[in-house]
Amino acid sequence: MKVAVVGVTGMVGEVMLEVLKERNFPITELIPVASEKSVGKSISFKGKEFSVVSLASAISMKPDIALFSAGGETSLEWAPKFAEIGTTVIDNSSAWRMDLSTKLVVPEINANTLSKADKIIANPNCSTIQMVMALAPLHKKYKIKRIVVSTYQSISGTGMKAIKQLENELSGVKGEMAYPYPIHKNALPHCDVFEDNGYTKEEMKLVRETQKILNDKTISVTATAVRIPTSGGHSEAVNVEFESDFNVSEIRTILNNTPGVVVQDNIDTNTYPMPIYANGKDDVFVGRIRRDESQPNTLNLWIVSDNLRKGAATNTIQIAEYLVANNLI
Ligand code: 11C
Repeated sequence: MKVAVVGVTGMVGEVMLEVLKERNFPITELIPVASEKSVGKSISFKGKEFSVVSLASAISMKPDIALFSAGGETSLEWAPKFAEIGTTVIDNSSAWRMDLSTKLVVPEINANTLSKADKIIANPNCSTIQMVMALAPLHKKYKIKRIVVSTYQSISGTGMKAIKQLENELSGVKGEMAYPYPIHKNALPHCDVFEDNGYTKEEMKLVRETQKILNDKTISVTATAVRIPTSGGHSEAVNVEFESDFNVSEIRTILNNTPGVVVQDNIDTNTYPMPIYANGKDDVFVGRIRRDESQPNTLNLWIVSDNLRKGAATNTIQIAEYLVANNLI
């Protein structure tokens, strides 16, 4: 496969290269792509040096697959241009996720909906991916009525400028701010921009993307997304109400048997998921599994995953692997 990585110099782009290498994705030619200001820069992959090219040059090289993580505007403009010449685009931005003719894919849940005709495929938002990874198998068995989720999101979700802001704050240097307030010793109930309904776009992604991936518009979701000064992964407190009753040991068994999900749950040994464990891993970690005693058929969970891996790069590359394995390119 001739593979273009668009946004190769960004945080997700860098992790994509790592994951492509680790998983030994069948690449015959790597095309590293970035904005004009990075063209000509050298990046290394599997011990070789590659020169970064522009989007226009990448198109002329006719890649089989283009993995995009360069922001919504770039995806809106350029994904269709790649698709037109026959390249399959897997896009990490929010640009195409809610487009009615674009599939929004978490491979473990709905890769079987993909066909050769899908030339632009959307990768969901990181906080949605980790939540649906744990909830999809439970939805199958008990049918979800309502989800209440609060997120505790890593600054790596914002990108390098947020990492720099925290570094500057820690070393007492004045510099460019990624957030409207300090992030050190703080928690900001503000991820992405505000929408007209008073929720942030990040919160509404959890609503809309969950319904689309689980293919069920009857699921009610309400979310509060909070940025905290962690790196290594996003955490989520999830309260989920089902149509039918469950027993907690059965929930554990289902989650234990779900590929890509790891249960870390033992209160006797203080075992629960945390970003410091999830960092650098591809799994979604679930713990603090307990019945909500205030309401029937309702469960509480704590879900943590590396937002740059399963939340972005790994999920994208798993989609590409599925396409290759099923001759869909
Ligand atoms: C964050 N989830 O942590 C975001 C980053 O829609 O793909 C990814 C934004 C997106 O801020």
